[in-house]
Amino acid sequence: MHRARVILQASNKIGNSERFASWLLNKPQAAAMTVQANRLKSSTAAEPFLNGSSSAYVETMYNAWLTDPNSVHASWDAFFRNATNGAQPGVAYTPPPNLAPYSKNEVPLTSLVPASGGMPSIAAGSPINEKIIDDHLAVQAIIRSYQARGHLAADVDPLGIKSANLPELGMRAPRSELIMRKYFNFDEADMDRVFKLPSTTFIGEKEKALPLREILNRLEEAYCNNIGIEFMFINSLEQCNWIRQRMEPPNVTKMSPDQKRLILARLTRSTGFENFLAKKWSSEKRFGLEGCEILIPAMKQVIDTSTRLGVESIIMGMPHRGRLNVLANVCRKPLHQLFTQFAGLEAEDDGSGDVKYHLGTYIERLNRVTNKNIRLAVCANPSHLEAVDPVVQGKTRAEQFYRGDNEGKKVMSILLHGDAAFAGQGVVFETMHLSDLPAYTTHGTVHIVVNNQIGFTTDPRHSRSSAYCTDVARVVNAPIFHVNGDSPEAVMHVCNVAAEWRATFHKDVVIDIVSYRRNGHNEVDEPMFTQPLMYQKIRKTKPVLEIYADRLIAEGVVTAEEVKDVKDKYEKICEDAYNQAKQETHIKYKDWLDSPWSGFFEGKDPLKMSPTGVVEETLVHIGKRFSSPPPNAAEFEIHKGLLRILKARMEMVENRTVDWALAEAMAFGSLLKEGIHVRLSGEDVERGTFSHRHHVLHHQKVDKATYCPLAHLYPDQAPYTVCNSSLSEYGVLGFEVGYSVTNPNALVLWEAQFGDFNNVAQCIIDQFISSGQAKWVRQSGIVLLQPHGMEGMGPEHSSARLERFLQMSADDPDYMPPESPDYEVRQLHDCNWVVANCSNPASLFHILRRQIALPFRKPLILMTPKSLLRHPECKSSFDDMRDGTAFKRLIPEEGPAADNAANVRKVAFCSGRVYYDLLKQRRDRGLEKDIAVVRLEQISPFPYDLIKAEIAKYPNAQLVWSQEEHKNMGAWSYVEPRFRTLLQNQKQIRPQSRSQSVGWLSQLLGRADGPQTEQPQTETVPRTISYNGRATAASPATGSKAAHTKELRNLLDEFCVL
Ligand SMILES: Cc1ncc(C[n+]2csc(CCOP(=O)(O)OP(=O)(O)O)c2C)c(N)n1
Ligand SMILES: [Mg+2]
Repeated sequence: MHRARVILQASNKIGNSERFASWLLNKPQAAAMTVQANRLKSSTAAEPFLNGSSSAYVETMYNAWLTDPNSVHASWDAFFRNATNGAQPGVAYTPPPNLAPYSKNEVPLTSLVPASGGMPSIAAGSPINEKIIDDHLAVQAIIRSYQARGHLAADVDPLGIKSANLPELGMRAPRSELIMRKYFNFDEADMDRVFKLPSTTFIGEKEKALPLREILNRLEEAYCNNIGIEFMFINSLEQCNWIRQRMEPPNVTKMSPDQKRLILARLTRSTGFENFLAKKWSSEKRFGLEGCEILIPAMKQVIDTSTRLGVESIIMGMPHRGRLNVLANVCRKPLHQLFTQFAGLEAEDDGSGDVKYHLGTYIERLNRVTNKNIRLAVCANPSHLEAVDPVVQGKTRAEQFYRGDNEGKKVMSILLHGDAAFAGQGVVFETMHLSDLPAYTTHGTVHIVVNNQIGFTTDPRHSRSSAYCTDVARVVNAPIFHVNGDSPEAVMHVCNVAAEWRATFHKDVVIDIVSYRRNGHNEVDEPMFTQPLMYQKIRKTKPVLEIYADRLIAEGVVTAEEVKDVKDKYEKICEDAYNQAKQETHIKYKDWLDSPWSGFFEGKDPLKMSPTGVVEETLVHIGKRFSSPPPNAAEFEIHKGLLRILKARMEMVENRTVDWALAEAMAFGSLLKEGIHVRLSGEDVERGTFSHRHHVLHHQKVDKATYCPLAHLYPDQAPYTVCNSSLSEYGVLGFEVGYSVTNPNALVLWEAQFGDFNNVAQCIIDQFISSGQAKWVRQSGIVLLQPHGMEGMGPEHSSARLERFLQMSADDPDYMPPESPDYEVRQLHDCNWVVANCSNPASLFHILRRQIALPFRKPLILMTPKSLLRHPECKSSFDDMRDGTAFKRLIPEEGPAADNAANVRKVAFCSGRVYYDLLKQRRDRGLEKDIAVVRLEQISPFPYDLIKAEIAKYPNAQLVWSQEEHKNMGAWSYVEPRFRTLLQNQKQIRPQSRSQSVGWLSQLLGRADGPQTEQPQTETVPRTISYNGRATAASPATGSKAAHTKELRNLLDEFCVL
């Protein structure tokens, strides 16, 4: 709570006095009211007019009345009579009748200030006393102060430390008088004066006015006890009032004995689980929950309340801390499965696995409290803290979408955070900003922070600059509840309110459980090295289970025997599971799968792929729809430039050709026809960064009127989603990964604006996409569309870092899989992802469709073109897409060189855009018969079988790999060792030392028919492949157009050297 305290101190230093009540400022401090306002003790003391300044007068009157009732005014006589007969506060005195009618909730000021008692009187219709108004305004300001700043004084820290800056250790925080009331000092004499309550508070419940003492008591209880609420920044009055209603009335946190027993039972399990693991595996890292055991009852409370309110499926994401406990006690994952993770057993199934505190799970079970079925999933996550946040949101959104749960009433997400990570990781912010976007919202997430006031060994004052670790949530107007983790009932109340908030407003909400960490960062760490005084304090703090059990025993809710009994029973459950786990001989990764695809794999031949070609009629139908203006074109006015684009598209359809955009649309459209949902997300994807796509047409005269042709291809087609995202790569790509693991029958694509922006999403690429299946047996068919190509646009927009993706491809460069008829699908089955750089629209069409045609799912990393989008040669014919055609992993040379293969001098292998430069160069130099150009449309898995055949076709040619990227980039470092493996046994008979046998002029001209100086001697040598491309570089591309052109010239010249 360090930062919050700093703010608090600062707010006290600033002279932020509220001037309208400035007369109060001059009161001597000693006369200021005390913070610990006592409850009113008697009915007379509760009378509105019996305040301090009038009490001496009243006492005199009372003594006189006791001696002789007739010696006082009749009204005093009536009052004392009523009071001594036991009348309730406020009833003993009856004010004179009011002439003017009052509206419903109004309390007349006159009723608050009786004509007697030493206070100025206000008779109906008389001028209102200024002091009374000022005092009321001051009270209102105080109420508002509590609502806005009460959290700064709330007692939410079980350790009571101001910070880890330890001279102040053990001191209580400055209390609320400093924050809320300092500048509105009322005297003790004012404490029993009654004030009308404003409509912005609910502390009075049904009462419209309360004595100041009671007002303060109730505000203290609501805002400065064990819950600190931040909500006054919320822009909606309705929402602010909703929170006040649930937090302000007296006794709102009160629980029934049954509820208390349930909390205790859950706390017993939570604590017992950690104790059991500590006992059995004392030196194993498990990132236990000790110090925040209340997390388990808290999560269960959120789940109970949400289930009661209609939620049926909850998707959770969480870091290491307490994860095993969550799996065991929230999800009820079988304990023996958890315990086998400690046994060091080998896995029965494929994959390389992950450490136990990263694994996910999926459970369907009956919620015993609500008696409803519930599905709980905890997403597997990497060590990278908070990376799982957007993934969980994507998965949640997908589940909502496929269930038709458009308002998030049935599916919700819960995200858990550590205090340091929540404040430190930018992806939290990115994820928060998705929370209200139409195509990304999950209709509210409950965030729970396990705030143990430390991150590894770092104190909050060194790890964040914000007051709270939760401040990031303020940007989306989420209410934030800071709650003392050692106050179980307060925690449960907050959980109920958070779940109700989510169900009511469908917006994010944060529960910040302020707690501590009893052990080091993990169980083998020594925390005293770095936080000695904090840990002295922790050592003296009783576990919350003990605190709560003692309290319930004292209250008579449970007996000590019952407490022990529940504890023993749970220990026995753990012991039985432990013995059962000992019988296991293997672990199964699939027991830890977070997204089962029931029915998807069953009955499928794992090596059989469906065709990707499509009947021409379908191509024509989609092509025409995609090229047509909206059906009501007369009213729906689209941009004139677009009309031209549509016309050009239509012409292509008529000519049976496609460009990139048309091929993409035909791939999407044909999948939609087959019932496959397609979702394309990313920055500016609707139009396309390069203005080539235009999937959403905008009415030029009507705001927000749009038309999406691909959503209207067939009446019974699957839905098509195309959505411009927020300007986030990490968050949005994570989101789409989560989306893609939910339903195998969907094509989910994320497009990078420019390929290099994937840098910012590297964590998702490394931790989820490339390794997700290996770690968590979870498949994803996500497609990354990444504009890539050296087009003189400078260092930053040229490279999607193809080399990095290829380096992460897990196929062994030294192993060439044996040839078989199902070579392609077998390789795909065994790889971790597919990396491709297609050179023509037909390839794009097939490779996108292949994602779904496969009997399993693999991520596809696709380098996509920029200038090729409009390149006249970059077109394909319907003939390459219709039924019977398929994706070509390699496109062989089809020109004159192929017809005359034996005489071909050079075979250049290449991939992607550079093909067109090579083609032009070859044509310009008249080398079409001498150089064959072969395209690798799929780089990884490496199409050994096809390359081998291609090489064999040209026995006398030298082999080169041509690329436009720099030598330490692009595909070279991936293809080179694989070519080497392939070529090991491929011998070539060639002239000895070509440079000696071919004349210098021929070399220069690149012709073999130059003058020969001698008859060539031949030798048999293994074939090799050499490099043709840019030199190595630190930067992906030069910023100078001239340098770019020169580099290109050089590589093309070199390409022509024979
Ligand atoms: C992105 C990232 N950076 C650093 C780490 C290393 N690390 C693991 S746990 C941890 C401390 C996290 O503190 P907090 O979020 O408060 O969670 P706690 O461990 O206290 O529960 C750190 C720095 C990591 N796992 N991920
Ligand atoms: Mg922490």
